[in-house]
Amino acid sequence: MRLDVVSIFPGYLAPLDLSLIGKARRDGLLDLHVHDLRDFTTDRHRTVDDSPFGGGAGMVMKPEPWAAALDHVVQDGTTDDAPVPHLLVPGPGGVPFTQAMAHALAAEPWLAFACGRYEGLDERVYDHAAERMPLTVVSLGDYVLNGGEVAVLAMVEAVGRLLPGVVGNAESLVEESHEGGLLEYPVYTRPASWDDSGTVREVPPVLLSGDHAAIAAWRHEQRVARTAARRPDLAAASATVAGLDDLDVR
Ligand code: 6GU
Repeated sequence: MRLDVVSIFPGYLAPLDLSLIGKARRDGLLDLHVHDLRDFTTDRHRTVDDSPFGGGAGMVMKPEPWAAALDHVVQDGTTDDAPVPHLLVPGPGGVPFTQAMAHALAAEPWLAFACGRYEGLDERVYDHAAERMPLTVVSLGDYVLNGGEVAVLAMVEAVGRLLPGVVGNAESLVEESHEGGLLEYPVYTRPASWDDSGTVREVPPVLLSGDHAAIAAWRHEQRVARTAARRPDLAAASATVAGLDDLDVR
């Protein structure tokens, strides 16, 4: 998979050299290109922003550098297989980024990310881009970040780890939070009995029982209880806890 990121802070993407995503790049599974938006300015001060027409707080990102940067990305990466990237623009006003979206994006050959700062991109950048490539504005959640870079780190990790060969143990992808609509069950390792400075903390005995059916049942109960407590919006768990499990409502 090819990935392009355009940002005024290319150094923000340095963590993508690390850990599993860094390894995936060195293994040739991820072909990541980070571009500095200021390289696509034409003035002496490398200006990327200006004040908003109509007034209001903050600054708006100018359209010309963005158009030049996105055109360059398309020119640089186009192949017969992937003539244009799917452009993702992170922003709190976007559609929610979910595990389902991560799976869909992991099936695409080429993604590009446009990291806005300040009050956002001049709206005509979206018009320019949408005439050339599929475009989705995506949000990580209902809170505001200063720019798209941190969101791109999260999305690249969420998508990249779904590519074949990136996560060693394919089984670890299956039972995770949000796969199957339930959060993960709690996990324990040795010691079975831990003296935490005078407080003895035990591992739940069922996990030491060797009874695989009982362990699976306990883990499922834990997932349901945890999901109901922390994420009552996830319907499967709330329905089960409310006793609606037996009714044919899903
Ligand atoms: Cl994806 N970007 C920005 N800039 N802020 C956000 C966000 C994304 N998701 C939530 N807040």
